[in-house]
Amino acid sequence: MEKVKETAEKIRTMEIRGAGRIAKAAAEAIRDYAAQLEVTSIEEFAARISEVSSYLISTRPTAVSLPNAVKLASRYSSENVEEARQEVIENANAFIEKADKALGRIGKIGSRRVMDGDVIMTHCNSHAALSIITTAFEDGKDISVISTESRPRCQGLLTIRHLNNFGIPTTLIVDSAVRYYMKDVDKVIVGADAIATNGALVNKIGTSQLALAAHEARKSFMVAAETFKFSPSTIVGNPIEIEERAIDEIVDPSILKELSHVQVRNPAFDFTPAEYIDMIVTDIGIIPPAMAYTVIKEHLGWEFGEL
Ligand code: RUB
Repeated sequence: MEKVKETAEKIRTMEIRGAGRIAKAAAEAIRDYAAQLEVTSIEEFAARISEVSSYLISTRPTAVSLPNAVKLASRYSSENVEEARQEVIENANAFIEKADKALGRIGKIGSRRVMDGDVIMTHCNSHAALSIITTAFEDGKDISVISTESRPRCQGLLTIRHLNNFGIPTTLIVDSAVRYYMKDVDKVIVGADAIATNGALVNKIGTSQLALAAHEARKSFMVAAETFKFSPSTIVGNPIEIEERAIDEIVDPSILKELSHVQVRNPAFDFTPAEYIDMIVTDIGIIPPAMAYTVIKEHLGWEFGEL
């Protein structure tokens, strides 16, 4: 349990962050926990796996990749502890391998839509979006990137470092400069924490204003998302919870002491409606947002009774 707690803490404190990485770390934690679990009955095995699954899922509420990964990794059918253990290890490993391959496939598929000379705007730090951008660059396309700072945690600084390592010309801007620079942009590419059945995107706070500005300027808005970023429970109308983080990420609480009429809010994600999204680049191909239901039904092993 110590290692599970360690991983959970890293996810909670955002040492491990980004929906894809969170999912992989959770799958690894479940696999390693199952591998060393000492139990005498399948009932005990089930109870302990379920406890650890809930614990990991409780670390961050928004990225659906986390419950999806936990669910896919912790599946087993055998009534025998040793066999069930092997199933969990294999399912977790299969998930991790698929997640790694998905990033490569998204890069390959999405980069075909990037044109020579494109200026791409991105937000936050998405490994899936970056896979498209770096693949296009490595294919010899002469591109440049405008990266937002992504307050308050400034994940944009991770993005500019990553792009710089590839030698991609990159401009860092504050989040509020998004509309001002949209005229210079050819396409926006962002990642996803979750995609609902209706094709709405949940991603880093501020994503929806990139989408609005892109829509207004008639620029293409592309989302990069592995199939495990789609949310099965939205099929039955469950909402996606938006994480609200501590206010000290935004302002020193001592400043607020004398300001009795002021509150500070810090939502970490927002919703972008499907009508602002031109395409979603997934590991199974490019889809319109309206196809989200099909992805959930056919590629996530979703069954109605499980919801
Ligand atoms: C990260 C974020 C990313 C998505 C997709 O938020 O919003 O755009 O998670 O990332 P946080 P990826 O930093 O709060 O986790 O494509 O790497 O899965």
